Amino acid sequence: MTHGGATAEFEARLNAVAAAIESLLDRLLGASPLPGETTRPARFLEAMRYSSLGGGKRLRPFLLVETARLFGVEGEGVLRAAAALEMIHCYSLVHDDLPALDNDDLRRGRPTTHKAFDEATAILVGDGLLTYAFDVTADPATHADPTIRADLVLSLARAAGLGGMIGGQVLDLEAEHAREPHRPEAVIELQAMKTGALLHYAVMAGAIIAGASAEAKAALSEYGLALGAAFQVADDILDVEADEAALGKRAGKDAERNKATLVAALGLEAARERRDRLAAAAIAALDGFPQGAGASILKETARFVAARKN
Ligand code: GRG
Repeated sequence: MTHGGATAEFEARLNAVAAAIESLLDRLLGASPLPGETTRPARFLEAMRYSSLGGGKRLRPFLLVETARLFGVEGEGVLRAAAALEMIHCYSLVHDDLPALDNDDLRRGRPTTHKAFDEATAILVGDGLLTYAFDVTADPATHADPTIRADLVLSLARAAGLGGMIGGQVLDLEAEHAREPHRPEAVIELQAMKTGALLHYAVMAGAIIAGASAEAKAALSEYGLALGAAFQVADDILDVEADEAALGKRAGKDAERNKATLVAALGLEAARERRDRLAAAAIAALDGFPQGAGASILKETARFVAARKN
């Protein structure tokens, strides 16, 4: 896949990480049961594979892998943590598309899971991916040090749960039914939870695995927060500007559904300015890191997130 405007090195890294994640997810979602499992139901496994293989930018795994690489840490354990994070992301997409939530027919250019299979299967696929993500993260194959694994599990649970992604989704649903105009501060908080928390975790998980110093973690946290916020404003703008073919999902639905977006709360031009300011803030947060390849890839990721077309 190519992404307009990105450097060849960035493209190559993004594609390499996506391929590595695809191959690892393929192995993790194989037919053989793990120790402690009884059997893996074949049709359901097919639905889990449909929902997580063969699509997506794999941006969250990329951020995790590239953050760990900033400290010279690479390998199977990093990829496992990254694949687990992608499972959480895929589960959120499957559930978000359900008739009870966004009721969407198209995701990553293909029928959504409940359309390709059925609604009960899609609910259970989300549950299966969510649970498996913690299995993969907690497995000693992810990191030899149990303290690091526990830190990853706790951070992932906090990012994905009540005060993170799920809480943000709840606020998002509540806002859809609000009669008053969406307040920018409320939308910013909701987005930091719904979308920002997992992107922030991606960066922090890379730092946790690499045993980064408190100072480095603080800078990366700032980067992750700004990048997460930039990602969601860019998403709000794309819903207005992009077409369905480029997005691989339905466009123009936010206004139709009274979604709490920053385009609705601030207007399109101010949303664009905010997106670009946030990308610049993410880049500036990395100024303390040596100007090697690692930091420049993360900086380019912030530019990519702001300029993305899907
Ligand atoms: C658990 C129901 C439930 C929801 C949680 C994250 C989320 C809330 C819902 C996902 C749906 C959605 C469209 C959120 C807005 C931004 C977003 C996360 C877009 C998709 O992420 P990309 O662009 O997608 O990284 P790909 O397909 O590239 O992985």
